[in-house]
Amino acid sequence: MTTITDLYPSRGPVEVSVPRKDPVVWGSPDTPGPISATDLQGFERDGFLAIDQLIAPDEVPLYAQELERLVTDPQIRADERSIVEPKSKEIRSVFEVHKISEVFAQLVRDERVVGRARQILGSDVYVHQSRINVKPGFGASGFYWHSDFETWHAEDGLPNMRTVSVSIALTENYDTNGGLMIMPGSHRTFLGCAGETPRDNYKKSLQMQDAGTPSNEALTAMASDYGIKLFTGKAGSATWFDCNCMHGSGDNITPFPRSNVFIVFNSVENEAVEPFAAPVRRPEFIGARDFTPVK
Ligand code: 6CS
Ligand code: FE
Repeated sequence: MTTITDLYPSRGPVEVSVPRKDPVVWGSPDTPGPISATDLQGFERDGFLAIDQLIAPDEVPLYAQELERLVTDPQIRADERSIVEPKSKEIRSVFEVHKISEVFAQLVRDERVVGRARQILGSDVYVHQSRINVKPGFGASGFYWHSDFETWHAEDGLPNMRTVSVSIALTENYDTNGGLMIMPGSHRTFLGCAGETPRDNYKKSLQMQDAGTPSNEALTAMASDYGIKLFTGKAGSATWFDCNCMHGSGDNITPFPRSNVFIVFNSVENEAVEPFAAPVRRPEFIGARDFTPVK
């Protein structure tokens, strides 16, 4: 059995920061696709690319209605793919929507979506994870600062940083209703977090992450070095961001929900192996083990 080197140690006794060892944009700058060479350079530099209109305003209702259908379906609510808000018990997220919803399966295969993922990752891609985040108004809780890759490496066994997320707004993301915040440039440093991964960590971490969260000192240093950018945009806008960006989002106490669909593409050259820092794998609806490329 070939042993795979752990390039990004995490979840040990102490927090440890190492430089990124992987490219950000794996495709060559002139790879054909929807992203211009300039925008690819911007993604390399910042770790993100904001798109004002990934889907047209008249397409949004199809996805917003599908989100509504899913979150009001009692069967979905009873399914383990649904995560509820700690306080209100309203649905916070539904995972694996690319498998349980034909509407979201179509969106994944849309060239405007998968075409951009292939350009950034320089290969065929498969979906590592998808979810709808409802973030209803009147108190929905946010997501504390974290790097997705830190979790996807430690708990899902993704070896390299060859993974990209897209968050597509299905309701308007104002500067007040708990939008996505990213520290620009933070993707070039891997912060290995202190603290072992508890068994079945996902049962808690998807509501309120604990293992894999950075220390206040590290966050202070990173925010001072990189700053913090808040992403706003109309329904249909999108943010592509590298798997290792330090990011988070605040609570939403406004009456206006901040709902998005979130799709994580992983390169077929970066298939998940065993977790690098967790006792067991997470369920497949969170960390896919079906590596079939998106066609
Ligand atoms: O654990 C995960 O896979 C999820 N957790 C967060 C807070 N963001 C990435 C991902 O959806
Ligand atoms: Fe995240």
